[in-house]
Amino acid sequence: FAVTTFGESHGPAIGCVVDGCPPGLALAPEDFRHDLERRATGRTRHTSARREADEVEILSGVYEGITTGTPIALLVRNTDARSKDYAKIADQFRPGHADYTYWQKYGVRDPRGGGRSSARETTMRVAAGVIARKWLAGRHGVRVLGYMSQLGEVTPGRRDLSAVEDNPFFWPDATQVPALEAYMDALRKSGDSVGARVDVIATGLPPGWGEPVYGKLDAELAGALMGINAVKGVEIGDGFASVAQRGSEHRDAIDAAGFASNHAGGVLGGISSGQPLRCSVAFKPTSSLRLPVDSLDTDGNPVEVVTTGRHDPCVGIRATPICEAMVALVLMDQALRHRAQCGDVGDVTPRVPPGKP
Ligand code: EPS
Repeated sequence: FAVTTFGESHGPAIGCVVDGCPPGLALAPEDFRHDLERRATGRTRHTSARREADEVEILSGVYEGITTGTPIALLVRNTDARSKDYAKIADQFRPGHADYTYWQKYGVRDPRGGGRSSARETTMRVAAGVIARKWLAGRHGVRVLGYMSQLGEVTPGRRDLSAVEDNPFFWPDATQVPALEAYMDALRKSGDSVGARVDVIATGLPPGWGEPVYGKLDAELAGALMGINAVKGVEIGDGFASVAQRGSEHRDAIDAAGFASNHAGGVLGGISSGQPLRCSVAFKPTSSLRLPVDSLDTDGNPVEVVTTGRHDPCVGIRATPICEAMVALVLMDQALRHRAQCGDVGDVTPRVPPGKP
């Protein structure tokens, strides 16, 4: 099971090819709408004002509403690209941005906009993720749920997952939402940006998904999540907090009812334990700012860069559905690999209690 995307933020369209999806999965353009809306720009004042329709066209791999087993090609046409703000910085490097490394690598600049480095590309990750989420839910009862677990220096007072879809931040504490709105309004007016943390929990996984050495479940999750634009850190389970823990605290005791705790985050030795999978992802602050900064142009001359246009003051605000999609894509791939090697659900009898749900 593999996904690739194509297209640029300011080209005619973006798209993806999803290869290896089993036949027989019901799939229609409407299936994509909900998650693409959750990720899209221009829906609240807290994200970029670019207003894309984000309508998915299914070009292949589906016949009469059912996947055929052949590659699924999805297309989303860009309907609100605007290049004029990029013309001013077409030969300048935005500090903190991939402008610099793309130029060093390729020596070619697409002056229309962010191109492949734009977060626009994540539209297609979310679209591909819709297929994985649908298959995982229908075939295995797996659910993948994310939420924002930190915005700048603010952390949630409580983690009520039922509150997450009712606010523009995917925030799990409804009482803090007005304060976050004020925080983001002040930040936007200041012209600056801020980072964020997104947590993802996947429930319903059986024990056994993942490879023991190469292709470990946690290694693949880390790679997939780190591959999202602006990501600077990924944790599984207690992650970096494990450094200060004792072994007697970190290990998750097991009895006939399952595991007593979940410091491991649902993965032991690269293989799912049957516990909820816990991932946490750090997003850096957006680098395209209207606050001036010293830099160079492509000829090496000093310049003061000012980036105007429609940018997100916190790219992490739209990241929850993207992280969920990447987790779902890894899980579907691992589920299919497990099935190929060890057989279908029920073919392998777990030798230990399966763990608490
Ligand atoms: C982005 C810059 C903005 C965002 C864009 C990501 O767009 P533009 O390049 O038109 O200024 O709107 O996000 C999307 C369009 C999207 O759908 O996510 C960037 O530089 O990453």
